[in-house]
Amino acid sequence: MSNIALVKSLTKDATLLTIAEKVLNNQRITETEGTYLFDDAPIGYLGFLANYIREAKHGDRTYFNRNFHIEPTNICLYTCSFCSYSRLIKKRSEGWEYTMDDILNIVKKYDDKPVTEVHIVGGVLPQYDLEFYTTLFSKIKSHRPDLHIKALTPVEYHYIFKKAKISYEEGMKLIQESGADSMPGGGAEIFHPEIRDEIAGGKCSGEEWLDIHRIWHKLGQRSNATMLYGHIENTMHRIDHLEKLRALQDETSGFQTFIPLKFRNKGNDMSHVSESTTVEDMRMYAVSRIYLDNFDHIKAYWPMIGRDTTQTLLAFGVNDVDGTIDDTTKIYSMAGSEEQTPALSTAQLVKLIRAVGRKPIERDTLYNVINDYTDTVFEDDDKYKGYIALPVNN
Ligand code: V47
Ligand code: SF4
Repeated sequence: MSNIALVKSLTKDATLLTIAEKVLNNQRITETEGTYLFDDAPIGYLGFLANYIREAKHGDRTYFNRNFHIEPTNICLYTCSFCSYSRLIKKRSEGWEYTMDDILNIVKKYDDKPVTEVHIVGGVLPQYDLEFYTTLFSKIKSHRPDLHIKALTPVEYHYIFKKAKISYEEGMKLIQESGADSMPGGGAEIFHPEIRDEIAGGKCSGEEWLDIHRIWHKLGQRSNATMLYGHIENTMHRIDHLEKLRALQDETSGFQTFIPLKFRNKGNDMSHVSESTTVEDMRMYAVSRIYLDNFDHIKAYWPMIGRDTTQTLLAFGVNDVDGTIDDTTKIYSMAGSEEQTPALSTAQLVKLIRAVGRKPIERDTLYNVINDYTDTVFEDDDKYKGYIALPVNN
């Protein structure tokens, strides 16, 4: 049966059929169609379309990398209501504030480990200024030139450039020269001011977030994008967010990956807001895959969304699961993610991917292939035959 015949057999809904024809013909869907997918599409149909795109782009290949995270501080002068960090500003004794030497010592702990990336992001405090970060990045680079530095978001950059009284263009150039290689996707939250003004505690606006990425891309650099979903936003806000990312990507082609971030409700000022269900998560990822036709990769950040849901999402558009992090980032464990246990080893992550019939590929930050683990034999492989789930305590 042809793909078109197959989708016709799956629904009689005229709008869904139009969307399916567009997807199968590699055409872009509209904002109205995106809204329809969020609000009205059956989940199996969404999965079919998202998986079609995923497999057309990547087959069964599923990427991960070997990285580690450093959060210079868990105290923040902004007051995002979804975040557990800002509440510590008045109780500093409960937080940490690393010095430059502390951070360099963490980097040195990985000297003999085969990691390819350090991801640096945390709270915003005055002592972490432009001078601090440019010195830090150049010290990390001179210590370990091959380690990719993925660091800071427009939230920090907006703050430190304003403090240094320089433009975004001047600032991003200095950051590039100091050795930062790429920018992670954080701080995006929801761009629409109706929601951002409510939850994002006075930090940079959606337009400023997009501007800083635009400037970074125009310097020839790459970055990621995120959306914090599943709290007080509605479909219009989600589509607005996706549309702004798609438009910027048309202009620069600088984004590598889109990462929907599921709102977690523990230990923050939004604990009264319920978390999304797994089906809502599947919907979010699938619509993102369908809507963002100009993004190569959709990533599920497993420490936040959990291992089981990550495995499910590999059939809903996701082709990347982030890293073998060995110190699950604190921002999520503080916000209630169940992933409070230490890292997944490379073997565990490989098995997690193979257990749902996908091919695990280790990549570097820029998606160059480092190792294909499809046929790698591990001692206890027999336990993982027949797509059974990965035991949590493996
Ligand atoms: O911007 C904060 C989010 C982000 C909560 O680019 C929360 O590869 C859920 O962006 N519930 C930072 N989310 C993390 C981030 C990221 C993570 C992994 C990989 C990459 C990448 C980027 O975490 C923040 C905010 O959106 N966040 N609090 C919470 N309660
Ligand atoms: Fe600060 Fe970022 Fe938390 Fe907002 S989300 S309070 S900017 S660490």
